[in-house]
Amino acid sequence: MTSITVPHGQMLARVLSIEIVRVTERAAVSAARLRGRGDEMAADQAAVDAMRRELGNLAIDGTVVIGEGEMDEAPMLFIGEKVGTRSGPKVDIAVDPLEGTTLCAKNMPGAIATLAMADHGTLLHAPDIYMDKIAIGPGYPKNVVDLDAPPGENILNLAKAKGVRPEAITAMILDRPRHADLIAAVRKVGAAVSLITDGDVAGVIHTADADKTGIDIYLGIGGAPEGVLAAAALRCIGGQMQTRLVIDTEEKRARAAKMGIKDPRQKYQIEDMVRGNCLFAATGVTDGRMLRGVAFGEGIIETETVVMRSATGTVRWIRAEHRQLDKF
Ligand code: VTB
Repeated sequence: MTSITVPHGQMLARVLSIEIVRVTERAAVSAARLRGRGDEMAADQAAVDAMRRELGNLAIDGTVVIGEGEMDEAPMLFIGEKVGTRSGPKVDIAVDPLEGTTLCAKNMPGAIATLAMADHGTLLHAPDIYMDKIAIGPGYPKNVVDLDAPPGENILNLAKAKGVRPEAITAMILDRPRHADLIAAVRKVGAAVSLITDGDVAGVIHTADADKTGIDIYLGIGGAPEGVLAAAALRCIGGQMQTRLVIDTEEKRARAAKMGIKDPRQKYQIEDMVRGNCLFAATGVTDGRMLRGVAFGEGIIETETVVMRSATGTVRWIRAEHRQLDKF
């Protein structure tokens, strides 16, 4: 059989988009085995181990830029860790092997295993601190909403651009005490609020398909690593997102500076967080609005994954039936 060679330039874009599905699938299956056990750390560790093992098989020269933590605090998939066989293209990797550890530990909807990959040097190196976020789906005029505008004004502008009354707008927000004023402001102008306990990567992605998900806008403060992952997804499927790191102490300022952040007040657009082409994949761990969770059957494990490619905007939904179970 003649070997199938893929031109180097297409390697990242095409072959890897299928290869990374295996990585998130493995992490999701390992985490799913620990669904509902009340042990967040064990579920996270299982996902990290599986993801790291599978990443090791990829023909990439990868560097983790968004990972489990800074080198001294995370033994695996730490920021700066080299992954892959080192024989392929140089890439940046952002991972959240188990986004929504609490959701998994409590077997609640919406836990996912997720990863983004981009050309080396193109992903924002965000420290593991908070990030203020606003995101909407595709099809709106640029800057119709703005991170620095009052929330009520954003809702009214979005409603106008959509051609609906504010009552027809739904905002998704993390259910946290810090969002009390934000939630009140959104409701004050008549919009509905859909609260989530965790999982803002999926929260942001929901805005890209408002007709199906019912979510028009994502608002509020969540993790910065999750912000970069969500930005990678929106870079593939369209939409707008603006973010800013929440740097409220000298210690955080120093950490950010160490990671190359020159202006701690910078307002990021998607293109600032993901500066080139990227791939994004997520596999469901527990059932969610976006993805079904892992299903364990007799001699079969089923997974559902979404994988996206920014170069073409192709989104693939991959329902996999795994029969060789010892690989997990
Ligand atoms: C969000 C959410 C995550 O952290 O980023 C959130 O998407 C922010 O942190 O699933 P707090 O929990 O401190 O508000 C998670 O809930 C967990 O990483």
